[in-house]
Amino acid sequence: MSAPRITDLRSYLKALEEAGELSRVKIPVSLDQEIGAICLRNLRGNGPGLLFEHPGDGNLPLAVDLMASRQRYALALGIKPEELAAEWNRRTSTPLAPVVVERGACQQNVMIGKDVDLSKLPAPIWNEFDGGPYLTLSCHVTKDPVTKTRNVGLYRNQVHDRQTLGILAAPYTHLNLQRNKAPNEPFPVALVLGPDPTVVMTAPAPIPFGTDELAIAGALRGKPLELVPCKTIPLEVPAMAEIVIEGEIRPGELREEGPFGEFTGHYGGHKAPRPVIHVTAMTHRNDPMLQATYEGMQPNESGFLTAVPREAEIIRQVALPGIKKVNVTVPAGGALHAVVAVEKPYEGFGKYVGLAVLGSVAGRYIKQVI
Ligand SMILES: Cc1cc2nc3c(=O)[nH]c(=O)nc-3n(C[C@H](O)[C@H](O)[C@H](O)COP(=O)(O)O)c2cc1C
Ligand SMILES: [Mn+2]
Repeated sequence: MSAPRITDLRSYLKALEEAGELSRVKIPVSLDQEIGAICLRNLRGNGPGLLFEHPGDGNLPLAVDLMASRQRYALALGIKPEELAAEWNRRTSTPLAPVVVERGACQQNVMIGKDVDLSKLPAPIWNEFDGGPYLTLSCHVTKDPVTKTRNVGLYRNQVHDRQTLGILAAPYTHLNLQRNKAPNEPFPVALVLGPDPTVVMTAPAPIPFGTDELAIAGALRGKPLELVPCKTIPLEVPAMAEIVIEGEIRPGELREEGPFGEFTGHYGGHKAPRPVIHVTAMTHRNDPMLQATYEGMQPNESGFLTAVPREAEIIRQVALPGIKKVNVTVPAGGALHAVVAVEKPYEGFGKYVGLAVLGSVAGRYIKQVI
């Protein structure tokens, strides 16, 4: 495969702009619900990705909803939307492990400990009843305390104060499966914001426990990702990311988190005590930008980020023959409802396929298969 054209968020933004798939918002826009309202309207009209140049009056740009269509998702991989499932399976059949290098752009600027101020990030209050500002597209890099295998997952983060974030990760997430192996130890976490788009693609993908999603990202981009060691914790992060937040989850420590307008269009999880991430460092590129996504009423980016890898992984993981096409529908959140087209050798075969889809790792959240 030739060298990938898109190697970081900046080259992806350039490609989107050239394709007429990006709109710049040049005027200052309030972080308090105004950005959320603009995103919702834009998504309902099937609009482009947005780059807010002055969110909250500041000068740290906010890129939002970049992969909120199959077209823009496919563009990041240099393919057509109809090729997504087959190409995902073809490329990821050979994972490409990342390589660790000494230096990376994501550490051009380093703030340690008390110098970190998360309130400088343009994190919006997206919806009216959200418990506070939220980071919504943080790729959490962690390591299994026993096997040392890396994991990457997307989980919401409420910004509590200058050096503290909330985290809501469901009990079945790999982050928690890892953390449960050493529940009495501090658990290091690195939040990667604005990486190569393939990292954002693999973080929410239904990949079996024990697989390094960064090796899947390497396969998708056709070249191993370069990682740099974090400054304050024993983890490595993609070198070309815009911003990295380093920290740890400490045993037994909880703080009120939520509510938050979720991908179902409802507020998910009442305000309740949930784990926190104590930030130990923040590093960033020169002139960084924050990447985020509008969560709430579908269709939105999380619907596409969830649906696309599921469609591919269902085809890979379901052993029965005859599956022609899978559509994990975005209006149902990209995870809860699927339409599967099958070649039926006899009446009733479709039911076998439907049950097999429901029983697969990739299809386990689906409630209804047609
Ligand atoms: C935009 C977006 C936001 C997400 N937010 C959360 C979240 O707050 N909590 C959660 O448990 N899962 C969330 N998910 C789903 C997880 O990312 C998904 O379950 C993923 O597989 C987790 O990685 P893991 O399987 O390696 O744990 C989100 C997905 C997307 C696309
Ligand atoms: Mn995982």
